[in-house]
Amino acid sequence: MANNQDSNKNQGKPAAESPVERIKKASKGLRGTLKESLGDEHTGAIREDDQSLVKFHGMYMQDDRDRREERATKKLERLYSFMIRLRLPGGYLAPEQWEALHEITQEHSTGVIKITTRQTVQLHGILKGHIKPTISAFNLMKLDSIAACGDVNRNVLATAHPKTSPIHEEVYGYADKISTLLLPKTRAYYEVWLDEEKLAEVNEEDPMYENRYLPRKFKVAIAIPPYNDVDVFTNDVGLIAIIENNVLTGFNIAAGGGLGATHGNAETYPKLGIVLGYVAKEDALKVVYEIATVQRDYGNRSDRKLSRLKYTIKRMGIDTFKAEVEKRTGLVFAKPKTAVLTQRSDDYGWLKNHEGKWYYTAFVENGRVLDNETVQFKTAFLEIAKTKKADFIFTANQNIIIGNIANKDKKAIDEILTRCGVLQNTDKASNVRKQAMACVAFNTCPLALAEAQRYLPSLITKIDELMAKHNVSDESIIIRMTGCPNGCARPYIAEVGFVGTAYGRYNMHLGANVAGTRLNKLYRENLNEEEILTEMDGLLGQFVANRKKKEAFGDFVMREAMFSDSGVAI
Ligand code: SRM
Ligand code: SF4
Repeated sequence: MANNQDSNKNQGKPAAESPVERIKKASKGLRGTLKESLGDEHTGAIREDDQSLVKFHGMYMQDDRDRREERATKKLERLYSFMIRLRLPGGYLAPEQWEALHEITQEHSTGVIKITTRQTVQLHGILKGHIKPTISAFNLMKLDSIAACGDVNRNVLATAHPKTSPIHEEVYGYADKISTLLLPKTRAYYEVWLDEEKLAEVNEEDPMYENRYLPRKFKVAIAIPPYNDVDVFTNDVGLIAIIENNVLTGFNIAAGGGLGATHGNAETYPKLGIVLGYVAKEDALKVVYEIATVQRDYGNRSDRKLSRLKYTIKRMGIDTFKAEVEKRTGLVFAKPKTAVLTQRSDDYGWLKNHEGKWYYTAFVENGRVLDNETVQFKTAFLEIAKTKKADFIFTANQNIIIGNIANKDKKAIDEILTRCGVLQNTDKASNVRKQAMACVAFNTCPLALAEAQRYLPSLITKIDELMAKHNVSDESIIIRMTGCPNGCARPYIAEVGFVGTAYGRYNMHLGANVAGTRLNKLYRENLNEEEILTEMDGLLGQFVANRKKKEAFGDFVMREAMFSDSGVAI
């Protein structure tokens, strides 16, 4: 389908490839020495090269950062464990799969099911010896973690608002097809984790990934207008479904979105995807595939900070990039069709779809499914799963939809949700809290500079008090927080984004719009909590005094352009 070209061909003097490139190529189809690493009982860790490879199998080696000091004092090795992320295109789980997920979580991980910003779940704290039983239990339920991380295509998102129209089912199918199309061909996952025998006759030739895979992670999402819950423009490839006369005809295709940045490195920045044009639905898979091959062949393989598709497009120029995709697909992009995106939040509570089936969207703060004194998510979802009368869909806002419920079963499901406090938890949360997201950060994320999911809930309580003080409690302001500039909770596309700079300190970004088609801008740097609250108090005061009728907070701050002093536009 595509030709092989020097990945650094546009860079003048070729730079040395990054160490990860060597590891990938020498890995014998992502096998490396993973089996040997697993068998080494002297350490809870795996070998260094394997730490890169294990990501392609959907896992990260981590350690408990809260316990580093204590372990060092006792001269013990760090408390290593693994995080496993499932591959779940469109975020769907059948009730039997939920039951299995629950049991696996109890037996092998910290006990918390963490819904991610990409419509799937992660389990943390899995000790090395527990990885194989975990993968094997998932496999029994037809679940896997292949390519959930690593330099490959990641979990494919699709608008979660379930089956609100017949189109939804069809679009869901595309998420699944794209995920399958871009899966690596190697059987390594089955051999290493599931003891499948290596068969010489199995052809592992991989025309997509070859032996070098992609230069970096690659993300695809599909939005069904008017919903943009998936933040479609923050993906390497974003597909916006075009529905004409109730028929899905094709997709507008955006390319080169991505949010990761590095403090102090001006060459890195968040960027929204650029719309290349419209393609008929029959051609969509080919286009996604060839965008990936262009990235494979032209992406930067020496500097991983500059290797995402957004930088490749910048180096090539959008016209050259588009022409290359057209050449490889043999297609010409048509003019983009009209598609209006208006909403990113989830539709909480009970909703009925066109087939008369019921859906309940539950608010799960920062995606942490657990039982505590006020709400027993795990108990509720397990009980519901056991009835086999509902299925589960994760949203890109880290929430869960209990769906596909027949009219006659709604009462029973409602009773469980009420008894376990899930309904009350959703109803009582403020609008701001229900829209907020934070990434994992401490204690497991090795890159965290500041807290996020462990801190944002208490900050929101204080922001809620300010909202009440200014009589705007009914307003919805999208607030997101991450513990570092990598952008895992997509803070650069929030109306108010907090990005960790050091422990207890955050850069404050303002001004994305509700639809998710405009990035925010850096407003203040290195704020502590007191400074954040002072800024919010002042901003809310001005918002109330000067906003235009029904103007959203993000639009207001942009119109007023509050970026004069220390503020720098990204
Ligand atoms: Fe992320 C790295 C967690 C969505 C950009 N992300 C990480 C790691 C794996 C840290 C690491 O490399 O060791 C974090 C693991 C924390 C932990 O302990 O669990 C991590 N990212 C997450 C999750 C779990 C956040 C959450 O709380 O939900 C999300 C998992 C998504 C999934 O299921 O696949 C998550 N990460 C995102 C997103 C949002 C999205 O994709 O919609 C982004 C911004 C979009 C983008 O990719 O540009 C994102 N994560 C990053 C980056 C920066 C990439 C870059 O281009 O610079 C890193 C660091 C890296 O890759 O080097 C990163
Ligand atoms: Fe970790 Fe940073 Fe991602 Fe948060 S944004 S999960 S701190 S990499």
